[in-house]
Amino acid sequence: MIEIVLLLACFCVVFIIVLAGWFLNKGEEGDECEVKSPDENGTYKLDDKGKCVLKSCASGYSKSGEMCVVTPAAPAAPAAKTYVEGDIVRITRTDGPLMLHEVMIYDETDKLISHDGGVTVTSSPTEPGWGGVERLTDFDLMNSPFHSLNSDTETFIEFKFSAAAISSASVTKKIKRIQILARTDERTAEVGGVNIEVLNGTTSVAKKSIPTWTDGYSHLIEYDPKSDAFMTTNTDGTPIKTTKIRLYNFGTDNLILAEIQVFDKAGTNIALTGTATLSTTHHPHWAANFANDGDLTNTAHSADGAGAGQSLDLDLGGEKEVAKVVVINRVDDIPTRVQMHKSVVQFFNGAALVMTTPPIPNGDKAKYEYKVGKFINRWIMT
Ligand SMILES: [Ca+2]
Ligand SMILES: [Ca+2]
Repeated sequence: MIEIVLLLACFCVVFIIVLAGWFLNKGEEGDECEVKSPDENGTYKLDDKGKCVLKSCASGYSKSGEMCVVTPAAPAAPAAKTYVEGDIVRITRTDGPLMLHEVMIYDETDKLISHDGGVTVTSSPTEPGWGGVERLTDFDLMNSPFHSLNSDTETFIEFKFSAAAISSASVTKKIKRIQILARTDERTAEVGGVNIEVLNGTTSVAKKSIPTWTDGYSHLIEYDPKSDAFMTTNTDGTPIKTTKIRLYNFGTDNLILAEIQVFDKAGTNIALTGTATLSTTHHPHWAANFANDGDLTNTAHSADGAGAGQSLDLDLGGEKEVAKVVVINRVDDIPTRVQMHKSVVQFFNGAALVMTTPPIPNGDKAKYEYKVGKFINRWIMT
């Protein structure tokens, strides 16, 4: 009898041990677990009833029942609009004449649409002997500007887009950028307060006044009608194929500089291997080759009293892709430091003039930097 009791007790002990082991190994809700045929992209966990279920899927997959399926790509967000739609660009001034060298209007693909004949340009009466609206789209950025009647105070210029210049039916354009080149002499500051407006029919879609201007700014004003802002940066663009760079001074006297640097898109200064020539020479101590010798403390100097139109040519020794030009002013502080004003850089490929920068603004600056941009770019000065 005792043997039977002992045997039952043993069974009981074994049973309790097995039961305890089962409870200890059972796992808790949230523990990872395994199923017979798991989805290879799934993670399995115990639920609140102790059942092993698909809990989540790998990145790029979503739960669908007990499977992981590829998450469908979200539809691409529509590209943000970079333009306003309009058929008229109007430039007005209420306290004096409009005096501008050039007006350049670009569409949403950065195409210059003000200079291709698809626009009719009109204005209030012009000052006798100064020429009219043709000066706004002639690519001449340096010589005589457009000038409305000096005595007039309600002046305007209007660009109206049409299928052809002779057609009266207007065409709506996607206008992304409007550039205005201010007059480059003592009346430059009068561009401050000039209004730029884009209209679609009779509805005004963008309008802003040019801020108070000083001669020390880049002469190029850029208005972005979509963001309703004036741009103060310059823009990277495709390098321009060039065989010769000409620094040309439309000012009244000498051309004097410490250095001209010409960079390719890799950032190499290719001016250092070019050949510099001045239109006139002043003295062997200020020779042309000092403009591209890498020394920023010496000076190239055209002849004193040689007059306006002095130039420095830099032959690049073959066709090069130019991305940026930097002109370094002479390092002393005599008054001729400001004579860089109204110099432009012209890019030649063989005999062809392929691009001209706007004039360098007034002011005694150490360095003038011009990137070859998608459009006519600004001078950045330091
Ligand atoms: Ca012009
Ligand atoms: Ca030098």
